[in-house]
Amino acid sequence: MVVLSLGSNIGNRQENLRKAIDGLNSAGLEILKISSIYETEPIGFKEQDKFYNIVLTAEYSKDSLELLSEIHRIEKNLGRKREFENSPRTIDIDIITFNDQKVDTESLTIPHKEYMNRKFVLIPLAEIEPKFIFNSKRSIEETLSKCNDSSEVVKLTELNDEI
Ligand code: PH2
Ligand code: MG
Ligand code: MG
Repeated sequence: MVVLSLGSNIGNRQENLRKAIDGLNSAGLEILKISSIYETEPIGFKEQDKFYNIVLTAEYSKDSLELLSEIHRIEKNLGRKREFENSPRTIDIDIITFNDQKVDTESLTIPHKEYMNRKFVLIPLAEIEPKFIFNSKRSIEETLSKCNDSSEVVKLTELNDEI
């Protein structure tokens, strides 16, 4: 199973998430579950608008580098510009885990380096996979309880059925 985190904080954030999901579908990702949309305080570079974040789970039959190049293509199509680290973005799609594999190359690190420090990843993931275990070791519950992130993560219940 593959876990992806998606975030947007420029333009129509909900529409950007929806288009990214369409792109992932077209790229051959078999999506299993999609979380609610959460409105989240920016982490890292703070002087920017709030994000809409979701997490989704999927099956993917090709390898992680293939998925990364599909992701870059989708991000580019949606107008993503890479200005500086943690800069605002129309869409960011991050691979959190990929079939419990470990990858450490210049272009890709799996599991994602920061997931354990980010409530905007852990809370939506706990919503759709409450029994999830990272690296066959640590449960999502335990990871969340050890997470020091105190930023706001608010579920937008009114948007739940629309994504
Ligand atoms: N993504 C980042 C940095 N900070 N903060 C929030 N709330 N949501 C994000 O998706 C996000 C972030 C780097 O990719
Ligand atoms: Mg990111
Ligand atoms: Mg990214």
